[in-house]
Amino acid sequence: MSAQLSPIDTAKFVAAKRACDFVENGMRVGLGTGSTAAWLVRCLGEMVEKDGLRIKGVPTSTRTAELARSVGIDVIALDEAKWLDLTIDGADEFDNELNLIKGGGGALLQEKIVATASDRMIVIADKSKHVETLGAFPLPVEVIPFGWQTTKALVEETVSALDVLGDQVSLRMDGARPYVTDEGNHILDLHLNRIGNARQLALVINQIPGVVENGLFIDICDVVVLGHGDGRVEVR
Ligand code: ABF
Repeated sequence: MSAQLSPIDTAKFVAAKRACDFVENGMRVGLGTGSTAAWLVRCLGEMVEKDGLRIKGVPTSTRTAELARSVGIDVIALDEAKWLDLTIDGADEFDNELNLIKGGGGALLQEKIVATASDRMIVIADKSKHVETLGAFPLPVEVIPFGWQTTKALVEETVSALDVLGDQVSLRMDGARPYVTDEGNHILDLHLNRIGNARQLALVINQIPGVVENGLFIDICDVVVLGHGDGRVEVR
């Protein structure tokens, strides 16, 4: 399959394929969101169909749920699974401590809940996601619709006082309308350029009234499976 793929898709595919080696029969598996996670879902679907793999898949978005069902994965809700053996998901950035920025795909809330409710979390990514310091990718922050402009102003005030390089905060749009998450919330994207203290920022941001969750995944990821355009794959 990787023969016809572009280098970036080859990288995503080989990372997803390698991550399937961690999936065992009978597991409850969190299924991530994004293009790399979509490769994972397809690979798992092939294992279900051809190898008789039996897993329960817990999706992190409606689009992942639809894809998983379409490839024959037995999809259940997190409340039914209660706890998961393993979650495999993409990321927008990961640093050398395996801390992440996630949420570029707008699913950070379910992704963080599912990843946290798992014995193990594996990130699958291409090498462009590796950074020395988090922050070049705008940090997504999910906020409730009520008073979102006030929440945005409070976020701006907060980040301007922290160890970050940039302080521009934008409302994520979906065409001419504000983006709406699976939970009916909006997303603010924080253009911080460089986050000096991600652990502190994650705690401070979530204290702001109206903020539901942020896209900093601190001490959640256990393993990164890194794919390369030439087909090589590394496990970190
Ligand atoms: C998802 O994977 C999001 O949290 C993140 O934004 C996305 C990365 O997307 P892709 O794999 O398409 O680069 O989990």
